[in-house]
Amino acid sequence: MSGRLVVVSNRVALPRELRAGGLASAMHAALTERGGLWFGWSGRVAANVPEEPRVETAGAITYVVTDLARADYEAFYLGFSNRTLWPLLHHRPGLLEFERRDLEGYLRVNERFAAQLAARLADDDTVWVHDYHLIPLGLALRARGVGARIGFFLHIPLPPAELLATLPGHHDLLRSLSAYDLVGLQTPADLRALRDYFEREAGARLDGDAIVLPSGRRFRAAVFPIGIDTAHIARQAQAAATNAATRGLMTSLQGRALAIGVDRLDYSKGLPERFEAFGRFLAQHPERRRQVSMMQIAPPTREDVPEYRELRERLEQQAGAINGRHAEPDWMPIRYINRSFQHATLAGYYRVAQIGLVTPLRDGMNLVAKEFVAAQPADDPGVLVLSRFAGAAFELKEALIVNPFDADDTADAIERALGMPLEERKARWQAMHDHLAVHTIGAWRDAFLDALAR
Ligand code: ADQ
Repeated sequence: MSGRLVVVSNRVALPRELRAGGLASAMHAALTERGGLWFGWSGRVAANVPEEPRVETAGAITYVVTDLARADYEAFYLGFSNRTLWPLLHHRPGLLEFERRDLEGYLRVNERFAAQLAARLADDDTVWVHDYHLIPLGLALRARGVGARIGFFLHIPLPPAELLATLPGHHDLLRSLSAYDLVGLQTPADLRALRDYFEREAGARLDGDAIVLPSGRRFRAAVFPIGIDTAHIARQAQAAATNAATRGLMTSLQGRALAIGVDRLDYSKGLPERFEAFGRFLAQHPERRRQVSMMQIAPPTREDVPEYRELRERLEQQAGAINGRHAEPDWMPIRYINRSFQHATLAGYYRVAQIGLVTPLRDGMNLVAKEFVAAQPADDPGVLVLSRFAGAAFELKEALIVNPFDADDTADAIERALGMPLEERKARWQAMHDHLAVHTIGAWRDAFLDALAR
């Protein structure tokens, strides 16, 4: 591959604020190898947004970041991205809120990003655009004469055509995807939804992995399930097994089992349903009381969106009610923590947990499910309880697969996990681990970029 790699994402991880997220480090690795540019929002809202973006260079990577004006932040980010697209794409039209001025703001910001980026692109660059904030960016770049290869990856789900059609302006928005050379999706279900949408709503036909519009315009769409840095997380977890944070947690458990959940505080993650299921499990299995605790780590996000504040209140109330009903002086059923932890610390926590609770109502992939598996000790692995509606369920078939809308189903899986014999735990874990050892984040990135180069 010649030419630079240009990564475009809503948030840019600048070197000094590298949070060592899997995606950020995978992008850094690719950008460092080929040399390249990372473009996107700085994460800052400014009263006066300068015409020109800020440029920073570190090694072979140039970071180009731009602030957002308050009105753009509200319409583009809080509004259309997170109150319209996020719920709809997570199959929740009931939560969708639409305002024309939000859509206008969304398009305006994409146009502005395109104008700032187009001036910096060469035709032999490879441009990789990430996620739902930037769907129309490819078309806006083409309109400015950009001839480079441009790929798009959607990190979140794509719902069926009937649901997509509830979105005002869906024709223009979805059709703008055809400006990309390649559109990547997390799962076969998402790809099916995309193809079906284009056939029904845009009169397109399918030709191999290409979608061909009546105008003759064609673009490719394919599945690239995102992975993790499996070996790195396994090493981190092993190293963390004896550190102070992990030891402190273990001491506090006094030999009891731990069920762990780690999620951004988001309504797509099924947290109220998970709490409900754990409460039900305790009610149904009085003999298990004192034998197991649940720890839910859920750092708040998007607190400027009302639905997220309401969710937070609901969870506080639920955790309080369940603890109030079941707790003993020396045992607290639910530990509920609203903050982030270093990845290395989390890896240690995953490792000491006997059960990983990953029960989103809908999730593009869910990397926590994969991290939990990677962090387990081979000789005594824990059990993953996984929602069938997480993209990860397409790959991690040896997990205990549950329907998160059925609290009894999840409660039964918790009971089954606690009683699962070592041999069965090992067999299930080994199969999942072998998959994750091959399908890493690096393999994902290479597969997408190779396909884009073809
Ligand atoms: P998210 O919705 O953010 O990502 P997820 O895939 O689980 O969901 O990734 C979260 C990442 O943040 C994980 O690496 C996790 O370890 C980390 N994290 C979560 N809580 C944390 C905490 N308290 N402290 C520190 N780190 C924490 C979106 C889509 C997913 C898709 C990813 C990647 O919604 O479906 O898997 O992008 O494509």
